[in-house]
Amino acid sequence: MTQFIIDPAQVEQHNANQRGALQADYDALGDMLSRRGVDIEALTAKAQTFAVAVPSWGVGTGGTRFARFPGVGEPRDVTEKLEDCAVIHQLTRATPTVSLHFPWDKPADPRALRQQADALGLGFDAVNSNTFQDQASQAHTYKFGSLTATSQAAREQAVAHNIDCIELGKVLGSKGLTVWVGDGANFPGQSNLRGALERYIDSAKGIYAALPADWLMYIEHKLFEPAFYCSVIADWGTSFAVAQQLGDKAKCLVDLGHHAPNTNIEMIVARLAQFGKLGGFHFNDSKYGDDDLDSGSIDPFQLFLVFNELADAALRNPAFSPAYMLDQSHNVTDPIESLMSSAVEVQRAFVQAALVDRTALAGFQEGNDALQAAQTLKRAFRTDVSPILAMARLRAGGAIDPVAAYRASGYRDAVAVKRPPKAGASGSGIV
Ligand code: AOS
Ligand code: ZN
Ligand code: ZN
Ligand code: ZN
Repeated sequence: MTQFIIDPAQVEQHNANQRGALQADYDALGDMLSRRGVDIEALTAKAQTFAVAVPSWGVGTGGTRFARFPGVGEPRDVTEKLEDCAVIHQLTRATPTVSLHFPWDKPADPRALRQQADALGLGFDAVNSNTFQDQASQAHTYKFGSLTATSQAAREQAVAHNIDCIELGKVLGSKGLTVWVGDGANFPGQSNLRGALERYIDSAKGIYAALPADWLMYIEHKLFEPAFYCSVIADWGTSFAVAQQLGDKAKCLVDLGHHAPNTNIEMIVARLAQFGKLGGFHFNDSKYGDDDLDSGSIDPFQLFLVFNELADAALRNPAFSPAYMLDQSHNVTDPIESLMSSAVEVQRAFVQAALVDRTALAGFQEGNDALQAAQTLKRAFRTDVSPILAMARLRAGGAIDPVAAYRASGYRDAVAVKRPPKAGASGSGIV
């Protein structure tokens, strides 16, 4: 029996008030789609299959290198983070898993944490290692790199930490490890570009060797920051080469914010999928760099085009199932509201991509009818599938309007009382 954080009677009350209007919108959309030969029920069933993992670090207020402005009632430890994640899933029914980050989320008792998650109806997605900052207890600094450090002791420590993450993840029921390192250089000449990557591959092999047979290792690239001259794993080409060297269980992870402005990310997605190396995503949106803004808040068309490639890949290989995770930093909103809205935006792109008339598109591509090909995509993108998403939530027991239901529940005010601020709360500062 799932233990709900928000009283289900409150969610039912919210839904009862909105149900009539939703049904009318749903029926109107259903009529419109049926004239296009599309069955709305099939799309709603498809929407219900969608799931994206919530980042544990996203439920606290993020911050920038300048300041962090904490919100009220922020979770102070991993168990409180799970409670917030449970609220997000209860209302959206689209976020059944949580992605943890160690050591920020290191539980005193991993078995107890798993039990808490089970009780809340949650599971664990990929676990994330952290070798981009020093911990009080560690012997060797990562100031000059972790998996690529010139210091062998620092490299060994970083490998050992990743293996610890795998061990913890095994107890929690996770099936993947995401590795992002900030390693790189701030000055030309500071590091030997080839030597640093050789060391990365050597270290990564040590981690890969500890990976259980049914696990994946996700290699996350990022163009810059904190290294501002060069990053060791800067782009998908490097990530791809490393994944090839490591083996079948190593895949590439695409964080949408980790590219130069105007990079054609959907093409990266198509390339990685073509060669069997697309492991998963960190969804967020971006205007300038790794902004970690809410998914779909800046460029929803790009998100749609990414899902259009994923739909194409799934058609070619029905077993294709990349991991979907959010990776966002919330500075001016209630993180729970941002994460709920973002999960819905990613789900929207997933459903819009399913609406693309792929037979027509293939015909226009074959016949070089560029205008009609583009219009075919736009027709799907312009369709407001909100009633489908709301109906999917309602049928799964979620809220028709998650943000409205959340606000009506008074959850934030209640946790503000239960969770007085704690100085130096961990896991919410760096994204
Ligand atoms: C860093 O820029 C990456 O996006 C990583 O995924 C990182 O581990 C995460 O954002 C938490 O800081
Ligand atoms: Zn990321
Ligand atoms: Zn990011
Ligand atoms: Zn990032």
